[in-house]
Parts: sequence; C-alpha cells; structure tokens
Amino acid sequence: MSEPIAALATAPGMGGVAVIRLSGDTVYAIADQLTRLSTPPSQRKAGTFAYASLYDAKGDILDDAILLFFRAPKSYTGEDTIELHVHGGKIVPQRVLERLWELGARPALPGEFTKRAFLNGRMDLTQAEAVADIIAARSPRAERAARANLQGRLGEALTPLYEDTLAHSVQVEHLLDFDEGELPDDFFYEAAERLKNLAERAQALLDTWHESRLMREGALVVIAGKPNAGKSTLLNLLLGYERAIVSGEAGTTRDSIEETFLLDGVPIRLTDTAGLRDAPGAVEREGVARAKALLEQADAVLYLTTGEADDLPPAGAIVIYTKADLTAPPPGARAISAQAQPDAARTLVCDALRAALQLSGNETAHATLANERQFALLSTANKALLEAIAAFSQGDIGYVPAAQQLRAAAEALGDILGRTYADDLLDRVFSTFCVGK
Ligand SMILES: Nc1nc2c(ncn2[C@@H]2O[C@H](COP(=O)(O)OP(=O)(O)OP(=O)(O)O)[C@@H](O)[C@H]2O)c(=O)[nH]1
Ligand SMILES: [Mg+2]
Repeated sequence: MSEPIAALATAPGMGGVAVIRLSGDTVYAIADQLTRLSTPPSQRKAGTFAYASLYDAKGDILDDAILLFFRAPKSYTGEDTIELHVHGGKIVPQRVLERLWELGARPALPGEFTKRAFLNGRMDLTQAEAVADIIAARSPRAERAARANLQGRLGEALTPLYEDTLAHSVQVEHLLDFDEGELPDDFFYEAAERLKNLAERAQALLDTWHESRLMREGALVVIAGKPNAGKSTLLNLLLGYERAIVSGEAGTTRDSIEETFLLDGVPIRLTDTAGLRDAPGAVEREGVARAKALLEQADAVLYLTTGEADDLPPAGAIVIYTKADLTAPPPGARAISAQAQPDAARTLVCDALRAALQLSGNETAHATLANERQFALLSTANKALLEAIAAFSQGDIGYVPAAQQLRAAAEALGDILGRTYADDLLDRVFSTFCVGK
C-alpha cells in the first residue's frame, strides 16, 4: 500500500497555471469524488486527459482544471498518478490541496515523489539525485551534466564497477574455503591485476569531482592588492558592467563586493576587496581585515600589483601586473592594461583562472560525480580496492584481509547506487529535494 500524497509541483506564487501532483494507490477514487464527469477518472485510460470542474464538499466549484492520467507502473513515481493543472496564484492551488486532504491525501514530503520512483525501481539513486541537480543547476553546463546522470551515465559507469567488485568479492570468499596449496601459483598476481583495473575505473570517476564540485558550488575568487592597483577596474571588466566605484583615490573600495559570472559554466564568485594597507580610518581598517579573511577562504586569489618593491603577493596567488600601459612590467610577468586593452586583459585573467582552478573546459557527456556523498563512498571503495591489491601482493597471507576489503568496496559502491540502502540514507538524500519533486 502506498498512501496517496499530493503537492504543488510548480513554484508557489503568481502564475497562469499551477500543477498539483497526486500519487498513490487510491488517487483515482479521490479524483472521482473531486470531479463530476460522466466518465469518471477511474474509468479513464492512462495517457489521456480531461477538462473538469473540481468541487468542494458542499458542491461548489473550486476551479476548472485539466487532469492528466497516469497508471502504474508508467508514471514518474511508478504508481497511479494524476496531475491537476489548475489556475495559479495563492488561492486556487491552496484550496484544491485542502480539498485533497479532505479526500484522504496527505502532503508529500520533500523529494517524496522521487523517493517513490526510486523505491519502485524507476531509477537508481544517482538518477534520483540528478533530478534534484537539474533543478538546482546554476549554469547550462551544470544542467547538462545533471541531465547526463539522469539519463543514467553515472549509473552505467558505476553498475559494472559494482558488479565486477561484487563478483571478485564472492569469488575470494569462496577461495577462503580452499586449502592454500590448492590455489594456482599465479592466482594472487592475477587477482591483483584485475583489481587494478577496477581501482583505475574508480579513480577516473573520482577525478571528475573537482570540476563538478566547482560547477555546483562555484569558486570563490578574490581580487586583492594594494590601494589603487586596479582591483575594482578588473572586477567591472570581468563582470561586463560598472559594479564597483573606480577612482584614482586610494582606499575607494572599503567593503568587499561579491558578484558571480560564469567561466566555462563554472559560477565564479568574484570578490573585490579593500586595498591592503595600514588604513587611516576605522571603516577602511575593517575592510582590510575582511579582505585578509577572504584570502584564507579563496579557491584562487588574483593579486594585482604595479610592481612596487615593498608590494609582496601572498603565497599561491595569481600575480598580475596592472597598468602595463603606464609602467613596464618585469619580463615574462602576467601583465594587463585594463582600460587600453580590455579584451586582452580579460583573456589573460580568464586563462590564468582556468589554470589555477584546474578547469578543463571540456564539456563531456560522460559520467561525473555529483555530490559529496558519491565522492566519499567512491573514495572509500577505491581505498578498499587499493588495500585489497596490496594484500594480494603479499601472497596467501593476504587473502583474508583482501576478502574484507573487497566486501567493503562492494558495499560502498552498492551504497552509491542505492543497491544496499538503509532508510536513513534515503531520508538524507531525499530531504534535500523541494516539495513536489
Ligand atoms: N592607466 C591605467 N589606469 C588604470 C588601469 N587600471 C585601473 N586604472 C586606474 O587606476 C585607478 C584605481 O583603479 P581602481 O580600480 O579603483 O583601483 P582599486 O585597486 O580598486 O583601488 P582601491 O579600491 O582604492 O583599493 C583608477 O583611476 C583607474 O582608472 C590601467 O590598466 N591603466
Ligand atoms: Mg577598488
């Protein structure tokens, strides 16, 4: 039995149409009571729709709606589902939902429709997570990466890895019953070779996380340097509009200013800061303190300088000489003239950022890891595989620990796909969804 649940699937607020999703075992009985059609919903075929008035308990019309009929297992959740397209706004969807509660549905929890889709075998856990990722995507590229995973790219890469690991694990468990002398001489060597291939496949997927994480979370890039170095000028240039005040007066920027722009589909949280100096006033001093704090958190620092002798960039910063039209930069240094040659300046800074943030810029339709959960579990699996390899390379004393490690690897891989799920794992995954998904 799966109890009927309902929720608004569209964003709340003003809009022409609102979509309410209703899913569960008794949704057709509910819809029969909600409408007064000569052919009631329970007698309608899957894949059809009806235009119908919806009635409250007293028999007054709540709204005129379009009903879309889905039948188990061919629906998003895999259950009987009806979508109600009603008028948008604050009042109508709310009144229709309240009527549904009267008729026996209950409000869906965040992600509950997708959780049911997963439990009914409509998708694996990586696909379910991709649904939330499509909604949360902050750039078209992030959306494409999520869509590839919804189509099953990550599942397709992980499933054989999981199944191969499981097969090895089962095989090694069997061998524990053998006497040592009965195993072929090259058994351990061959087992280690086969596991190396699995570990390489795991590593290749782990390598996708760096860029994928930046794509989801964005990268914090801080522009720092002495007063008047041209920081705000560079911020405006990269954003493409005059966001920050630029002036020849030293100490113009006092608060930090953060704006986001996309670099190869990665949201760059570009932050302009107060020029670093022993500031004369309390407000500017606070600005300088904030700038220093931001340097600690940054994924990359663009340090702008005009090359004065006492101007020392922090370690690891991307050093850029500014105002190259006025003073000649040291040979080989990265240098820009933001005003005289804005396009060249933008190209140079973006290339430096790509290198520092290790953005490949390669758009792939391949599997990419999509969240910390997947990364942590795959790291665990990879580590266990490497330890199993090391154990095998010690010969027959290694096969008990190798068997343990293989079991751990298979379990972690199964967890990513939701093959060996626990209730709390599912609650954690689906509670991050929005209601109505
Ligand atoms: N000639 C020349 N002037 C520039 C260049 N870049 C910036 N400037 C000028 O340098 C001055 C300071 O620029 P800002 O961008 O305000 O400098 P800032 O680093 O933000 O300064 P503070 O906010 O005071 O820390 C302004 O008068 C800019 O017009 C450049 O490439 N060439
Ligand atoms: Mg400034």
